[in-house]
Amino acid sequence: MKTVSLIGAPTDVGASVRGAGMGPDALRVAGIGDALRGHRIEIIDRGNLSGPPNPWSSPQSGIRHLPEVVAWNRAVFDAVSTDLAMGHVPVLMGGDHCLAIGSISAVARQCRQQHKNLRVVWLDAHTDVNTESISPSGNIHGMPVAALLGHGPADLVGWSGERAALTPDNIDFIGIRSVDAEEKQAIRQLGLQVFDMRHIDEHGMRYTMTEVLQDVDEDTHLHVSFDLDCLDPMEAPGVGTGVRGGPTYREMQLCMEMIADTGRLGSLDVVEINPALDVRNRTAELAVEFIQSLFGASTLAR
Ligand code: NNH
Ligand code: MN
Ligand code: MN
Ligand code: MN
Repeated sequence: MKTVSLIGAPTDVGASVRGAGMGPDALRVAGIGDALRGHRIEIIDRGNLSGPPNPWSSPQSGIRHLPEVVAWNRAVFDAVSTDLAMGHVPVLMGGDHCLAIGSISAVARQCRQQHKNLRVVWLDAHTDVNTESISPSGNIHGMPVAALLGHGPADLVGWSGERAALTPDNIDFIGIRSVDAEEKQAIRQLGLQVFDMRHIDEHGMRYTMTEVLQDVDEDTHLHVSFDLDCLDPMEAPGVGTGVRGGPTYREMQLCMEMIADTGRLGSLDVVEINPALDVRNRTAELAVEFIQSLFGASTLAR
């Protein structure tokens, strides 16, 4: 039996739109605990981490709320590290996507210690590979991938114990349809593998996921970083920076089921749910359905 630890990080310090801080409770109200408990999984809800309030100040040297983002990520890093060391599957309930710096750094450190191959699947409308020198907004939720690859302000880099928690071939992006002008250059320079919406349109989700998961083996730790704005906003309206033209409900279910089939899911971020913009908690409920599939629920298997 697997033990899944739910870790709440109620903050929107990395975002431009307020409200993502209510994400953890929206997921609890949507029944995340009971939904997983039904699948031979033991659930521990660690409650919410604490951290500084959102000062809501303007960017300084191209970046906004850096000390607050560092403080929240420090709490996330410690909590995720603790649960990984206990052999649990940590589920980080954000909060905005800046929190992936702490969670994935903790996962990368653990993988290095245990000689596991880390693979990150980044489900998002955005690639989040901006730095303070190219970001059009200064919002750190657009920068976590860059930080994890070793780029950006020193305070956000090196948390895993190495300058880069990830190398470009450790991470695949799915659902991408919004990339800032200079971010495109960064993607090319870094050699990142981006399965954008056109790729999914042309090849389908099934073939795309076959490509993403092809080299997953028994020594692989799969980390899924699930930004709810990956979905089409018609499906998931409760996000701060929605972009139309995302994967459909069925496509996303297939994506989750194919990841579940590998049996290698080791950790998860669920981020960017904004209950203030949602319709009757629909986006959190949708997230719970997808997470169930990710943990192995399927239509016919018991
Ligand atoms: N690319 C934009 C920025 O850096 C938007 C990022 N917003 C996200 N990322 N929700 O996933 O400001
Ligand atoms: Mn994101
Ligand atoms: Mn996004
Ligand atoms: Mn790849």
